[in-house]
Amino acid sequence: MGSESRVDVAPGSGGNYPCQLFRNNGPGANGHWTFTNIARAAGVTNDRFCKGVAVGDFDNDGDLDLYVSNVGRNRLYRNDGLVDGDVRFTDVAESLGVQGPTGYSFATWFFDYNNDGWLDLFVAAYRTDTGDLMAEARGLPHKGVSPRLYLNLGKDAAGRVRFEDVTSRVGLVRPFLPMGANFGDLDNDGFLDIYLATGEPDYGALMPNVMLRNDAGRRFQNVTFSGGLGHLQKGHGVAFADIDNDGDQDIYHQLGGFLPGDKFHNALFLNPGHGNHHLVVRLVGTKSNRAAIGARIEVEVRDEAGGARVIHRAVGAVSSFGGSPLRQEIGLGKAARIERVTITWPIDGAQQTLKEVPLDSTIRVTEGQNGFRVVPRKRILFSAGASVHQPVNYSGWPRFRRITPIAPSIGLCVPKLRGFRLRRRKFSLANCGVFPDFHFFRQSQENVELFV
Ligand SMILES: [Ca+2]
Ligand SMILES: [Ca+2]
Ligand SMILES: [Ca+2]
Ligand SMILES: [Ca+2]
Repeated sequence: MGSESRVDVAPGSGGNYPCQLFRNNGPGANGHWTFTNIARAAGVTNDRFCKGVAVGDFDNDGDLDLYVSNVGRNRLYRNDGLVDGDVRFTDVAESLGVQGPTGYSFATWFFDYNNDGWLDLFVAAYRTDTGDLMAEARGLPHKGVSPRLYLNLGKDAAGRVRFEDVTSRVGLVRPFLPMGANFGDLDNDGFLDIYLATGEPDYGALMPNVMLRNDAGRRFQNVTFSGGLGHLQKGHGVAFADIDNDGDQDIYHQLGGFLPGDKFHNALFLNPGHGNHHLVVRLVGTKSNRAAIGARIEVEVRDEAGGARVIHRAVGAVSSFGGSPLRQEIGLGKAARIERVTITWPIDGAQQTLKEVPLDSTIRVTEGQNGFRVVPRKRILFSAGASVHQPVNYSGWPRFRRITPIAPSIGLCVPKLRGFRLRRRKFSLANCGVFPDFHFFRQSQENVELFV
């Protein structure tokens, strides 16, 4: 958020405690990495009951901004750059009309759902109960609260970014009660879809999770049941990732409730495929942070009829209640060829344009080096003879295949993959004052990473 050369950390705080923003100081003389809480000086203590934090460059000025969802009004902290060497933020949520849904907000993220190059904002609501959902399903009055989708209109003549609340226009006016939630492009059409993992602590709160297909940035269609994705258990984390390396994103879903005894196995849904093309891009920062968080990717494709379109992705823009690989798995629809791939690196806005990138490939791009490297991808089968990649036309969604994991749901459980070994790396950052610990799962070579 400051220099963009090292990754900083912005955890929220439950309860009315100050939020924290940890500046990454890098390694000291003894080789140990340290962090410093700069929230107060940066102006992002929030001082409200925080539920979610999202990071994205909503104003396209090259620095990462922060959105904080709260019990109460939400905040959009615009990054105003460095003052005396430290980053400063200003809360512009009220002036830009993006404080909703007031009351109880929950999962939130920046994503460019309409592919215009400006990051839009999704904010889930949580003031709903099972009775509201039943009443909504039956067309009866209820007190459930809808999420908000704020469309980024880009900059006006005065150079100010504007947002428009398009929740109603895109068909999202209804209560959902999500806890875990995330986005990704399940049908590889280039438009980012939404999966909402529903529930609340009460034992009786069992309702289907919800899959919403993004219809070309115009509206969201409920494809929960045609896709077989309406799992009844409570969801606390959703990852979109091409876990079996067949070119389409699958869903890993952490399931189980808050109360003791309300546990359940996690679920892995394998994507049956949708007949569209894709490109996987792995960025390696050298001057920028190595993970390339904050980088932007444009993929210009030409379809069989000769029409051109541009698909936009932002590296590091992820859900506050889910995780996804840092490698960008980008759907290209019915593209006949890729015209160009343009990378904008976060540290200095330098651009790198790639030509003759093959469809349906995985490429690695290193900052400051010309060209790209095509990386071989090893297909993973989850059980003997299992082949679930059967492209179909879109007419409702084909059913996803759920893989039952081998371990109960406590944290993240990863099923054993045939012919593959997962390396579990446990870091203790307690000395840095950030987290007690977290777990990082990484497959060998160019495969999926999961972070909890
Ligand atoms: Ca910015
Ligand atoms: Ca947009
Ligand atoms: Ca899609
Ligand atoms: Ca897949």
